[in-house]
Amino acid sequence: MQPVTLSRFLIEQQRLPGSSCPAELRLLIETVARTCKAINHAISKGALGDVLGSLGTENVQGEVQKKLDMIANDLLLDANEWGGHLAGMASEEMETIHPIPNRYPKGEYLLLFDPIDGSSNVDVDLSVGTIFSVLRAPEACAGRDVIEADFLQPGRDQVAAGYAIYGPQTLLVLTIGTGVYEFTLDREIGSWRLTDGPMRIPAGTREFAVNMARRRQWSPATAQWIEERLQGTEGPCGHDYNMRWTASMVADVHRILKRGGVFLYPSDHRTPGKARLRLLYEANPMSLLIEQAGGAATDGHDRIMDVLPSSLHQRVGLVLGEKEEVWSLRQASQALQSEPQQGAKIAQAAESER
Ligand code: AFP
Repeated sequence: MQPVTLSRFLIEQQRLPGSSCPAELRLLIETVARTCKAINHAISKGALGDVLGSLGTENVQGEVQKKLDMIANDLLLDANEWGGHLAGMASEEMETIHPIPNRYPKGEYLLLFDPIDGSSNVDVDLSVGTIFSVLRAPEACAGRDVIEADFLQPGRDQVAAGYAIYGPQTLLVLTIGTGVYEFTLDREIGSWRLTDGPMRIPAGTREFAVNMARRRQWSPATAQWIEERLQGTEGPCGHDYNMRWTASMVADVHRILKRGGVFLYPSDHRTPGKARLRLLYEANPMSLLIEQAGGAATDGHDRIMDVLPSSLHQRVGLVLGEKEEVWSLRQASQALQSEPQQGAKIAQAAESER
């Protein structure tokens, strides 16, 4: 059978009756995918290409910028600026949005990205990725430059989302709202080939991904939920669990799509609004992929994709993966909320354990 390339896959999607992939969106996704090949090339050079290490600058979130963060950011900006598919872009690495300059035609989409997710892993040769989300520019911005408010749309309005993962294999995982598909980069011929999909998260995998070093930030309900899993066969779950943490959400999410399990990066329950992951270009695209693969994604309580963003770099708590696990943590949190005394007891016990 003839291999299905990314272009062929998208053209066939475009031809479907009532297609969710018009030509403009297809061309935009192809441009992003092409840029991910260039990013992959830069990453793979490592020390030989002088791409490792930090730049000595910080992004708007106060995080040290790696050389590759900015290389990937600039590659994505340059490749997507002139094609006529976009009205603007936003990135983890840029304080404000990037409207398409007036010298280029403007399109109807907005592109948001984290150019290198997990960039602390680059220097130690572990998997990193690029995450992207595509929104439609609001009709109101026709005839004027886009503004930040145009990007503040809930995740359920995304028309496409995906990530590239630069690991032992280079993969592109994509949804345009009709399931999740994986493409593997054939490095010899430089082409993305369909290798999996529609992907479904396998059920019953007893594996969780969480940064245990952040335990003091967890709510009593989250701490108890994890504790029950750590107790394995001797606790209320009655099964042993495994733990995995890569410090690249792309790698953790990819493992969940292929093998199942759950990923948690809860917000800091001691400080309202304090969290690690960014809503618009990390949590939203990953949540769309996970839901499209039959899973669920919440901020611990509410569906991520229903959160109405209030700022470009807004952060959220995130729990995503197998539906049963995500709902069970949600139920545990709700149960504790309705029993404040029980919550206080657990908090006290956790405190005295420290
Ligand atoms: P960057 O996008 O700044 O590289 O951060 C990666 C990340 O947001 C996400 O991919 C990881 O799950 C998380 O950070 C790792 O955080 P820890 O430092 O707590 O391990």
